[in-house]
Amino acid sequence: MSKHCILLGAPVDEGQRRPGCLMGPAAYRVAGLAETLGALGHSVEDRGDVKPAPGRGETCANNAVHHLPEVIAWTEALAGATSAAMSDGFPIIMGGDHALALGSVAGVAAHAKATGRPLFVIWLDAHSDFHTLTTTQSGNLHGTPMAYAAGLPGFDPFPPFPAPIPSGNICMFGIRSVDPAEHAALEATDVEVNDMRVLDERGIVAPLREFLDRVRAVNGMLHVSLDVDFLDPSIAPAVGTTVPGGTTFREAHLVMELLHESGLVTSLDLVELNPFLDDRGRTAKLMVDLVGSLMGRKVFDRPTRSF
Ligand code: 4U7
Ligand code: MN
Ligand code: MN
Ligand code: MN
Repeated sequence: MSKHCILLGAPVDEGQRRPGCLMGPAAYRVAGLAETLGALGHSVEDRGDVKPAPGRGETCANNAVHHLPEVIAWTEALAGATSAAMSDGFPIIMGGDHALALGSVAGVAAHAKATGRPLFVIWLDAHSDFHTLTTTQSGNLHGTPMAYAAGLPGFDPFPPFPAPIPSGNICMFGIRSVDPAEHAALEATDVEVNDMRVLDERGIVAPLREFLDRVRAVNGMLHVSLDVDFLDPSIAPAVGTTVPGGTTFREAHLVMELLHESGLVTSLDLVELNPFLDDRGRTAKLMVDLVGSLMGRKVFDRPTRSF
């Protein structure tokens, strides 16, 4: 089924300390994201880059936290732009570091709340991004969006999350770096953490199908957040936080193909691409290729499994 894809540039660079993610939206445009979607029969509307308001000087008790006012301003601007885009089509948020998901997921959640449908999130990442302003030791706010979306306390200077996502509606894949405080926080929730050990043992298909079956059973909406470091750094070098042992080219495409086949996905974040660290555009091109698989590219049509 063809979609109306709305591209939103989110050149967020303040959620970490390695400048360059702000070039992400430009790299996706150069790598042909719009053309790839168009070739698959989708209509594409590029709304340009979102512009945050100036920061308002908010502070918090944890001195490690940096760029808090700027990240709050991004959160507000991106929540508005994403919920508006949800009403008009299928938003694709081109990052920017993962702090952008504080805003994009808030916007998606506000929209889901208005429609009355439950919201699910699939987090494709080496990291669980489950820190709060209190627990983060790096102070890098790209490590916090999932805790914000799950409604954890510890985000006081931020706008209240519109409709906290029940932790059982959150499913993570590719995980291989979790800090002790995140580990403790996750254990107190129903977040499903499919770490690399699970993927090695069971493969990616079975746990993914189980999750998609749960989304389908309640007519849920599904937000996909794809962090470049979900992929093994040997195939996706353009990222500040490389962690060895990531997913392979085929595992990543297979996830995207199954997500497409499910027909459940309603929005997408592309995060953490740092084009300054890329090798002749190969990571940007791989990410665009993965979006192609998510949006329907396949070699042959096969009878799909009856879900
Ligand atoms: B990303 C980290 F300490 N947990 O808090 C932290 F390992 O969006 C990493 O997933 C966060 O890339 C990574 O700084 C955030 C660290
Ligand atoms: Mn992340
Ligand atoms: Mn990550
Ligand atoms: Mn990262």
